[in-house]
Amino acid sequence: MPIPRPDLQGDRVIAHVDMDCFYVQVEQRKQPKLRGLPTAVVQYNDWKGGALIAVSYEARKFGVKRSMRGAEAEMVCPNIQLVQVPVARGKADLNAYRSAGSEVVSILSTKGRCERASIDEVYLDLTDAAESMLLETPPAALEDIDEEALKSHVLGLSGDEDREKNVQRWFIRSDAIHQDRLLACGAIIVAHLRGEVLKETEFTCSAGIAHNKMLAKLASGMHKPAQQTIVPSSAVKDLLASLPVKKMKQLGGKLGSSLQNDLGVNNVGDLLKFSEEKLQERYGFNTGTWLWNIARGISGDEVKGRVLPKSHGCGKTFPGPRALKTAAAVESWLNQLCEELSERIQLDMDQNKRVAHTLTLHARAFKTSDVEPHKKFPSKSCPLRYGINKIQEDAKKLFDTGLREFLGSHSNAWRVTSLAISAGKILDTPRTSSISRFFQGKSLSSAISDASNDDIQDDAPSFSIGCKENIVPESDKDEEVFVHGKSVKEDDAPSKDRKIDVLCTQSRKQKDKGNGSILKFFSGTNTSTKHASNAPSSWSESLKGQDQRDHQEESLVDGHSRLGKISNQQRDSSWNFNAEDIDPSVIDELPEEIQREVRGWICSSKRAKTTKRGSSIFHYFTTDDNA
Ligand code: TTP
Repeated sequence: MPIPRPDLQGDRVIAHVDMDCFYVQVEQRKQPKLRGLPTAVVQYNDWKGGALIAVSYEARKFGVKRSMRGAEAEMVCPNIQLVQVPVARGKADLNAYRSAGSEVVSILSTKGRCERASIDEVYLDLTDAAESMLLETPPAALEDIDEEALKSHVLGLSGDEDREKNVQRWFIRSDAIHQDRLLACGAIIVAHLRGEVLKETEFTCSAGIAHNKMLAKLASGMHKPAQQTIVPSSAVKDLLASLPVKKMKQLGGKLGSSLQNDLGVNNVGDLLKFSEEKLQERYGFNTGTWLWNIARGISGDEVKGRVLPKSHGCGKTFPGPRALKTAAAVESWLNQLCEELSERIQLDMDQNKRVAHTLTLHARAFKTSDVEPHKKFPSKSCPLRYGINKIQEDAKKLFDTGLREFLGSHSNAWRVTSLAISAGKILDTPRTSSISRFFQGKSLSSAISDASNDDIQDDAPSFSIGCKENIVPESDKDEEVFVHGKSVKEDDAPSKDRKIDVLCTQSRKQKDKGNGSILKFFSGTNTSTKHASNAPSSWSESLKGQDQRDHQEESLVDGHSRLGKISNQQRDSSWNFNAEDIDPSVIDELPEEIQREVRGWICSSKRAKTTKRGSSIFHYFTTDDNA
């Protein structure tokens, strides 16, 4: 449901930058001989030449469209160059496109807050940069205005003839309102950034410059390729008056249809006829206000400082006769998707110190008889546990749970036409505590394992095939998504476990020295972490008692057997750790900042006489199976 955000600062300068026929440009950079030729990138799938997923502007002139297959494109444009999307593990490998997108982001993010909205789209908040420019070097004071900036399209500026001259006049007008002056500065900055992107990456892009994200996004697609469009506030009314509701973000679906069918609203501007109360009455408070706002071009959505993906996802479709019919076939594909997902989140953790917390499975399926033909396969999610095997195990359970619900009391045969898994709720690992930094490997692992016994949950689909609004949806555009090129080897997976290894070794050394309780405490925690992260093989089993898990223990900690053989009593003692048991000499061995922290912690622990389970450090190091 849309949330209204009144724009409290009407003079922001926001740009939306969108790469032109992005995958084609990436392929043309790889093979420069394709430059200037009608080119299209086709999906991995050789049926009728594969589906087109990106089409060059040269090919568009011949009528080639994304909805076509390679064979159809060849009919309308015999000279078309079809390049197949790279493939890994039998699926599309989008790595090259993803990292090309990152190259662009790193250039664009130099001038202001930058939000990576999809693989090839970025929002920039250029307010500060534009204000500084207006103060220091306003357009009127420039000897020459960037040629690319002068090619801008300024909405509402009349006359196609001598457009550049008109634009130049608009840029330096002495009677311009402050907001327009800011937009002019923003346009010069964006033109410069686009030039940098071209120089550094060889890619062209188009942009919209406006006072909010919504208008900037609408504008960026108006003049493509390699152009930019400015939306002064005086042009907003006309822009929206002729904008079909379905073209507006969030109005492409049921809400847009209801506006058309129930209120006769075809263009966004038609909404102006309705009072806010009327819209609220019909669509609820928030949606009503949101509609009232967008009819006036008002949107306070912030550009979020985010250059990393919000989530990671990978999926695969199985159209027509390729639909999956057996649990084994589903499991085999799920396993591959999980391998990819695991690699991606592991890389994210290693490179960006971010941890994903939720695993979600989406599927599309149908029953072979037409009982409940409209019933959808429910999306399911659960806490995410790191490690390929665990992700595979959990994804399978999510699928089984979803399938049971999907089939209900009918025991029909089924077919699965698409599978996708995603890792969401990606958060930075806490970095505030020095002790957690010291035991960083441990802290990551522990944080991850803590969630292992939560229940599977229904999940409102967080992305849908074809949608392009954030980094996950972008992946779904081409059905086979977010594949990681590198193949997964046995020892690739549990880098978390490797970190545990290190800690175990450290602990063992300390033990051998006859030292202390604190490291014993941490080693106990490690072992328990390992223990806890090895979830039982079914969710109902997860509810069974500690005893059963104890039997599993020795095999779980294979390779760390001495530490692994921790008894219930020992483990319990780590949970109910007594501060007075700590050998002070152990603390002396820790780095100074951590010594201070641990001493403070022990002091308060002694003061309280009892251990506070909720206190941050305990919470951090203890792996609570019931958490
Ligand atoms: P878009 O930005 O939608 O399109 P585009 O960059 O190809 O062309 P335009 O100049 O019109 O913006 O998508 C970016 C890339 O995402 C595109 O090059 C290929 C990929 N993609 C898919 O794989 N499947 C899809 O359905 C869509 C829409 C895009």
